Amino acid sequence: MGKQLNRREFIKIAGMGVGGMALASSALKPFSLFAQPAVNEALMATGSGGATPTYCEICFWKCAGWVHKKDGQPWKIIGNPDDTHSNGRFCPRGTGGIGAYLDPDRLKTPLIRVEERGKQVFREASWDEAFTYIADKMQQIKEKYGAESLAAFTHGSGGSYFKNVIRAFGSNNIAAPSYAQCRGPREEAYLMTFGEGVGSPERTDIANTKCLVLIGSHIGENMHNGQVQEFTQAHMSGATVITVDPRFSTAASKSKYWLPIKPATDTALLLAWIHVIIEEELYDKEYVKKYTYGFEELKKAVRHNTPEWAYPITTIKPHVIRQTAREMAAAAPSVIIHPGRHVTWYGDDTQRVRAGAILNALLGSWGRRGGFYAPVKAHVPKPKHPPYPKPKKEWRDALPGKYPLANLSLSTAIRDITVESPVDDFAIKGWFVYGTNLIQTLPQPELTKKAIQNLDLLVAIDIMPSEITGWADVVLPECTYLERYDDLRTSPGRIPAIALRAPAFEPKYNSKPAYWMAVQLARRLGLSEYFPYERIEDYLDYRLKAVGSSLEEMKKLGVKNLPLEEDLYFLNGEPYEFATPSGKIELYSNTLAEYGFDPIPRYEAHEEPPDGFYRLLYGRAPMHSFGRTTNNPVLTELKIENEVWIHPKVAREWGIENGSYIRLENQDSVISNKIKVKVTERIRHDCVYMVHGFGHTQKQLHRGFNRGADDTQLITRVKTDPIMGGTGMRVNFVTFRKEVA
Ligand SMILES: Nc1nc2c(c(=O)[nH]1)N[C@H]1C(S)=C(S)[C@@H](COP(=O)(O)OP(=O)(O)OC[C@H]3O[C@@H](n4cnc5c(=O)[nH]c(N)nc54)[C@H](O)[C@@H]3O)O[C@H]1N2
Ligand SMILES: Nc1nc2c(c(=O)[nH]1)N[C@H]1C(S)=C(S)[C@@H](COP(=O)(O)OP(=O)(O)OC[C@H]3O[C@@H](n4cnc5c(=O)[nH]c(N)nc54)[C@H](O)[C@@H]3O)O[C@H]1N2
Ligand code: SF4
Ligand SMILES: [Mo]
Repeated sequence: MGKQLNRREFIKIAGMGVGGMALASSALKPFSLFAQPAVNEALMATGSGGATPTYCEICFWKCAGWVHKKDGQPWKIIGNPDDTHSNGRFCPRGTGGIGAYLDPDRLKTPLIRVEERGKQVFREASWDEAFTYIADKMQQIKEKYGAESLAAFTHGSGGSYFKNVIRAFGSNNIAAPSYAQCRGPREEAYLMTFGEGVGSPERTDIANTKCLVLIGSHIGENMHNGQVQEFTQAHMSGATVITVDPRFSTAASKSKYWLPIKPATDTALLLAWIHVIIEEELYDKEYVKKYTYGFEELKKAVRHNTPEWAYPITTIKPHVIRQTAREMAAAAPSVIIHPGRHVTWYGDDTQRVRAGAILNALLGSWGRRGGFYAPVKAHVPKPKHPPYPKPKKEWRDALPGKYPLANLSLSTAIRDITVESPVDDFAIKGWFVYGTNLIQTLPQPELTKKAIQNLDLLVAIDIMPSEITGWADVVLPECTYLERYDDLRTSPGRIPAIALRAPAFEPKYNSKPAYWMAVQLARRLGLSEYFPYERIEDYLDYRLKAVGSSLEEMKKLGVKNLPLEEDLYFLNGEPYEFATPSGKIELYSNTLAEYGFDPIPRYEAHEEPPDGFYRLLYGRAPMHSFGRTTNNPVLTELKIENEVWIHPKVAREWGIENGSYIRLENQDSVISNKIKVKVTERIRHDCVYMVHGFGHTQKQLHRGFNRGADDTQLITRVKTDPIMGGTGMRVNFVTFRKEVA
């Protein structure tokens, strides 16, 4: 299937070009939704050593800030007031980012494996040796299996430089767990419905909403800075918050309605809401008529999805379903059914998210104030390099007919092909792994280890010894984000903006930035022309000069906001062509029908936990990012282990005490590390909950090793979304083991 156009591309084609956007003169006051605190110059004066601009790498919200030093030593990182991701404030993790730099457990020098895989015995190597080893292996793989036998998994800023090397070498097998294990189903569901994805930062106009509906999104624990700030703002200005979650989350505690839904039944609730909105004629009639396709089919399809039908499925009372639907309609179009972010839950996730998208369409919130805005982006040209060679094969060829609507590569599919390729003439033999801890991040970790055993080359580029570096053939130690430049941040948002990351410190030990590594490797592979600039400073300066700025200027500003030239709320009653096959918002999807999927979402029951078992749910803690901070010396002061949340009735039945340690055993007899019990009414009786990212098995993580339990270890089963290949991971059930010795 051809990739659909995004809205920007679409508008350009429609003749309303936005290319060549000019930079604001520095005198131009930046547009911001938030009050602007003191100017940068004043802030820069506060650190005696001056301040260095950065954007945070502790999570993927990428807040821009300033790094302050005192006597050459790190002092503090604070938000850049000009930055709309942070509005001048960092979250606790961002502030603790300094701990990433200070961590004595960091990787210090390149390593080459000397014993069999899994034993984790390495020798120290020079950079030259490491690159020569990698380049030789890559050439051998190319000769034996073809360049397409290489794959890359990346997450984070430096990934793009390695992607450039892999593409130049001739492979397209480049994946990130942030698609098939995170927001893939969401992007595809919105693309199918509205012709555009949601993007990151999300285009939700929470600051101006009158009603926010959270389906599991645990904003406040899921700490995406700008979004949390907007949530607070909406809450304070009286917006109605409706939280659907089997757990009384932080967001639920700020909500007018908490709907403690039975896990895995959200689609039924969404369909019942759609039913009420249609039956009670609460939908935006003009909007639906003008902009949508398939309303009559939808009406017919949800006729039987009454609140009374949904009640026994979801355990949410019919009058609550009706009342909450009416609240949404009363706020419309300033209402958001939040599309979520980590949505790979039950394997029918594209359809569940699509049900929410359809509800948004009926309420007319897409393109409207307080609903979804049209994000804008700064266009900053990149230097040209030769075209990439066309790979003869890619992962898709090994899975003909599967996951037809996946627009990006699937990490788990690449992993599974590495275990065993379903076709004879294609195998995957080399992995580059940048900034993603695959052993803790991909479900079914035993399969990941099995895949690794089939490789001829595994290169891990990381800042820390992690589970994945333990399995690598070559480990390349990257310096932290505080010690390097990276590419410009030009994320979409309410205003087009550019942010710079510059090094505040010299790289510690023998660590190096990823850009430098990629350039060195490309040179050894004869691919230097793919990096027109050997130094990243020159690359950045080229890009910035192309838009009338410079590296010099950006070092002083940190963030540059450009003028807004478009209407954020773009559906004002005038005709509009959506980038969908029908040109309309698709309540009914012919594309889905053509591939044999339900054109309108339908509820299907999921397997229930067997007797004595409970569904395993997982989520986030505000002071940690996955497993990447669970060894951070600053952040582990705030939280060093996770707990398993158990309902008091269940704890009583099992004789489990609050504060005691237990182990969890899943349906496949996998037993977890020991974990502390939190007995609480805040979780339903049919599930348990834990925060992801704990229970490290890498001994070199002195604070994180053996602290708490790892949910991934218990995710031995997935349900894969047939539409786009996302891995539903909340399909595992656990029971309790009280003996922990
Ligand atoms: N069981 C389970 N699995 C999940 C999830 C879950 O909740 N539960 N969440 C899913 C989601 S939503 C996502 S987005 C993915 C995220 O998954 P990943 O992207 O794999 O995230 P982390 O586990 O934090 O792995 C990050 C790795 O990057 C390294 N790192 C940190 N900073 C740098 C840097 O500057 N340079 C380099 N080279 N490396 C760096 C860290 O040391 C760590 O080894 O996981 C998914 N998988
Ligand atoms: N502090 C912090 N913040 C983060 C991250 C981090 O690591 N740390 N990671 C970031 C990333 S990459 C992502 S993708 C997001 C993830 O954040 P979200 O998108 O909010 O993640 P989810 O896993 O969907 O949400 C977890 C919530 O879903 C609830 N839940 C579980 N099962 C069900 C169910 O069947 N139905 C319903 N309605 N709810 C259910 C859980 O009880 C929990 O409250 O967080 C981001 N923000
Ligand atoms: S939300 Fe926090 S951790 Fe994420 S980028 Fe912003 S400051 Fe850093
Ligand atoms: Mo994610």
